[in-house]
Amino acid sequence: MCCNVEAVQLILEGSEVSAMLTGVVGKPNVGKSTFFNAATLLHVPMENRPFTTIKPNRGIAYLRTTCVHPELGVLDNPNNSLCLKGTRLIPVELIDCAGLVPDSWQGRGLGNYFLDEVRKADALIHVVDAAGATDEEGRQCPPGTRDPLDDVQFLDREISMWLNQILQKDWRRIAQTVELSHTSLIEPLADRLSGLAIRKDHVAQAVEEADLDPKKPMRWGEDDILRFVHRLRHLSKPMLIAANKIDLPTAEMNIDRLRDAGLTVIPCSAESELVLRRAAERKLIDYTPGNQEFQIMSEEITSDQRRALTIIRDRIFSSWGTTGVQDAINAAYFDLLHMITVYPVENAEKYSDHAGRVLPDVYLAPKGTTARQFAYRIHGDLGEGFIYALDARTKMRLGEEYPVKNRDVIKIVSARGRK
Ligand SMILES: Nc1nc2c(ncn2[C@@H]2O[C@H](COP(=O)(O)OP(=O)(O)O)[C@@H](O)[C@H]2O)c(=O)[nH]1
Ligand SMILES: [Mg+2]
Repeated sequence: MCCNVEAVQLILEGSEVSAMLTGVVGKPNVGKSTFFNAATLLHVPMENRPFTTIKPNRGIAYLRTTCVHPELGVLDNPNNSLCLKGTRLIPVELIDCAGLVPDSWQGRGLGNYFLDEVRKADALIHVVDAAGATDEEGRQCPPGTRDPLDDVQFLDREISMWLNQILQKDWRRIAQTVELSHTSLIEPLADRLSGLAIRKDHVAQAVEEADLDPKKPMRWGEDDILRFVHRLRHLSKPMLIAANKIDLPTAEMNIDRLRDAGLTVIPCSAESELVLRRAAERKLIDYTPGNQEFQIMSEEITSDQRRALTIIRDRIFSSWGTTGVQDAINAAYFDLLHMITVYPVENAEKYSDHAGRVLPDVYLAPKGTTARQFAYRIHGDLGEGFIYALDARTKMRLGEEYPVKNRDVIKIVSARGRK
């Protein structure tokens, strides 16, 4: 599925695209914080951090992509991102959301905190205990006894009930106004929901998918509204399942069952990823997040540490490939939010910026972004004065309507320079 032009424009106007937020959600004790801590633990020096003030439950994770520099035969000087041996890491923001308990939507437990965080998220990573070792409230239970599919349905329901509750508040007033003035529901509803990271195109598409008439909302029954809310949740808070604790033997059959239910499932072991990143941070091992292997680098490693690493090699890498944490973060941005990566340059011969830095920046943009919208994304002036773009690889001119492609290296030629 590709975003339409209007959607792209809205995203671009609304916020910095790379600041799109992903929420890590789920009931208590499934490993959300472990996942968050692992995903945000990468201590690499970076001059120009795009996010400065980060709250305790907000952190920077990195998307793992293949850098264009080897293909172009140059060495790069990354500025807004990092490049580790040809792997370009792009910062994105994660929130570790409060644990969800039944009836959170009515304010039970930390329900209000949970929903306040979900409100801001553009995509959700739902961490479930695939080993089935935690009951519905997150208390320990014998592995294999809790069905993680129930957790998936439960979270879906909680979010839908919450959205429904918000919608019901002004429903009659909005619906009456729309019918009296013979207009459409889309605009006023999108206004009402804009604080929930829900866009106009989400509302329009949900109305269409629910097969409802936006000009006759008074005729929508309760079931119609629920169907609409359900579609709206899917579109505005797309979700993947991080099926955690795959190091435990009861996880495997549940992963198949979750997949059979048609869900996007990424098998995970957050704890293993945390062990690997901590060991890498202490230079005990060489490990790039998302790799299917590590190398022991230090003689100082203890026998306990060696044993823990051997377990990860045997239980995770041999059976599952990766720990899944990096795969889940990548999937949230590339599969759920349909982002692509584009490298803007000022010098198309040298692939550099005005300061001579080679391939300094890589931007995330929603699929379908035009060259001109991309120019706006870099700087308002570049967009306003847009004349044409240049494909730095082929030196071909690209018009304003050209949809930028993943891994494009692009020079924007504009009547107005960057200030
Ligand atoms: N076996 C196993 N345990 C895990 C994994 N990830 C987290 N845990 C454990 O699950 C428990 C709850 O983890 P935590 O991250 O605090 O869960 P949260 O309440 O969802 O934030 C802790 O004891 C973790 O060590 C994993 O991948 N495998
Ligand atoms: Mg936690």
